[in-house]
Amino acid sequence: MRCERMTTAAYRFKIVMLGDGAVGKTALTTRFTQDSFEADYKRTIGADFAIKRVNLPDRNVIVSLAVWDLAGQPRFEVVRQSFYRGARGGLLVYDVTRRRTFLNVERWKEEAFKALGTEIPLVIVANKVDLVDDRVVTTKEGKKYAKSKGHVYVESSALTGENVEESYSTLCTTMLDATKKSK
Ligand code: G3D
Ligand code: MG
Repeated sequence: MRCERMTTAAYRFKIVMLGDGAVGKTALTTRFTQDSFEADYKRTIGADFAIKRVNLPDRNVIVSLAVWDLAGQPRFEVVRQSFYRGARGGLLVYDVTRRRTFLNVERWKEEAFKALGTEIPLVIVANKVDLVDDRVVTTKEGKKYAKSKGHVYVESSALTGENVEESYSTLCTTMLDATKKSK
């Protein structure tokens, strides 16, 4: 454990949590980072970020992830600009029990790409799959949408922890591949 902590991360990526209010962005981020010895929350201007190392054994690398999460709905453009600046990827989250949050996925994508002036790898995260009886957005619809836009699709529950790690590690792998392609 100690040794691993002393190993320098080969890659450092900033990622952003995107999606409507109450879809579970903070819950996912907290669950992902809370066990980490290095978890370090800092309150900035309307956004929180936490840093976590992600080990990708199949790629033989360690990635240091700075996960940025907007606190509430800041009204100021400057907050949003600094939120997006330098982001190399994002988890775009919707709530499978609220269709509106699924319909708004495309708007979040547009806002992010516009602010960044470029496209970045995104993983579409269908969250709250533990709420089986309240579910309204099906797996088929989510997968179809993600596939049509060329994004990876993951179903998660911040409550049970299902696929939380996988959402972040999948994004890491996608970002690594994007970095290699652009070289
Ligand atoms: P946000 O950061 O996207 O705005 P939050 O969303 O992480 O604050 O989550 C909003 C509410 O949804 C929270 O409930 C949280 O506990 C709940 N939630 C988040 N993820 C899941 C999930 O996977 N399953 C279930 N069942 N609930 C989830 P409260 O009651 O605290 O507002
Ligand atoms: Mg939040």
